Amino acid sequence: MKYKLYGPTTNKVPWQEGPDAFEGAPVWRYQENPIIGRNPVKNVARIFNSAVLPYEDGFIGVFRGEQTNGIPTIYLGRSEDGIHWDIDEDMIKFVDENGEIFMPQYAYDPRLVQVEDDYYIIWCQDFYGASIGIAKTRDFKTFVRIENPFVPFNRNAVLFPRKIQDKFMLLSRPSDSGHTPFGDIFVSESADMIYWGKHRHVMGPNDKWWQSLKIGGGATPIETSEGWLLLYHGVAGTCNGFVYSIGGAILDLENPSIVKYRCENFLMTPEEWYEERGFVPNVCFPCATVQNTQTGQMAIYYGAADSYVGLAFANTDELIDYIKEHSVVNESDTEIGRR
Ligand code: BMA
Repeated sequence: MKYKLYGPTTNKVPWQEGPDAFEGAPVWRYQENPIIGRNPVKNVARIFNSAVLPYEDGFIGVFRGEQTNGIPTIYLGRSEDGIHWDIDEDMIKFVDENGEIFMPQYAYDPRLVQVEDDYYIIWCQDFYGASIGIAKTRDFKTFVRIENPFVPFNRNAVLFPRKIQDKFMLLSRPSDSGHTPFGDIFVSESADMIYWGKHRHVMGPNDKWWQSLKIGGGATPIETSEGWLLLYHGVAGTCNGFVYSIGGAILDLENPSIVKYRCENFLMTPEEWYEERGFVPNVCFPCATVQNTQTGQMAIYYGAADSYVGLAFANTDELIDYIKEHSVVNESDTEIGRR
């Protein structure tokens, strides 16, 4: 492999060969998409925007489920192959450090990240408006919530899979309480996962139409020899609503507020029926990847049209080359007063 990969790996990465040549980015969809369809679990109408990790002999995941009462919450699921999922009928029950019930009123867009011995779930919830929730578990039986890390409003929290310079690092997207017509990605650090500070700007919307309105973190960044490979979502406004595409960037390994490369082209944009047609049309919303760090095979899990879970594939060497070849880093990727 041209570029080295570090971090979680699996030799069971879901995979289907792609085309020999690409019209755009070297990313292709699973032909049997969507992998999770409507009414997947009792009392759950739709599952989308969900995150998974290799675990034991297979995979484990946290799933955004829209209950039949319309309230989103988080469900745990397991899979042997990363494609067929067995999702719990009961939502995850969160407790505080004393073991007392500590439930969000609603919870959506969960990410799942292992840092050292703990697995963290990070999501968006109601804390007097949209804000970030975090919980940790070691056994996927007890989920202990950490107190609200940020004041409202904020969304799209993505934790780095290891400490950087001995600090936990978290990407987030400060927002408003509604559908937020703006948004940049920031990074914050913490010594203890409780107090967060040293907030820095990472990158903002730019002059490329598909990411001209707002952007937000997507999948857990992947450590590579070129930097942190970040898949994120970029949003454009149309006369008929937002369009969510998948973008790619590479951040500095030791200081991820520095954008080394940022692809000017989207990696994926809604074009299949399950991305264009659904509860919210025209949404590709990446929340996780799993990869084989020895072969570079990568599977991308993304929410489609707020209705389904889709799977796409890439080869990390090809993807990193594509991001580098089409990189345009400009003022929207700098921090005021620093560069
Ligand atoms: C965002 C989030 C996502 C959703 C997207 C498109 O603000 O709420 O959960 O996928 O909008 O509706």
